[in-house]
Amino acid sequence: MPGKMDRRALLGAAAAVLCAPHRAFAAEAAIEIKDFAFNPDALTVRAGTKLTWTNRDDTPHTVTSTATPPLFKSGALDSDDSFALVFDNPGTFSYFCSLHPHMQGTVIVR
Ligand SMILES: [Cu+2]
Repeated sequence: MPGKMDRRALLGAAAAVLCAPHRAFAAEAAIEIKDFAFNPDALTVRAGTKLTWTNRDDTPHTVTSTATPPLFKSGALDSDDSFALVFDNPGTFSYFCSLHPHMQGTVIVR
């Protein structure tokens, strides 16, 4: 039968295991900007995910938060330029291309 100390050690080990995936979880996701659209234009990711947008068009585009004031903005991305962001907090984050406002996308962080 485990003593008091043993049981505490066991709980500590369990907590370490439970916390490890959260800490070690370095998820990444990519969004391609192509043909004047974000692909995918809606994406759900886990908190802590690093998102990278890459412009595959010959035209400059931006990744600009629709929030006021904007939560993020990439500035103009030339062909093959990338913009990366880590989404640490859950929420719904809408963005658009400030050069072509009809280009819109949403990131949902859970
Ligand atoms: Cu654009």
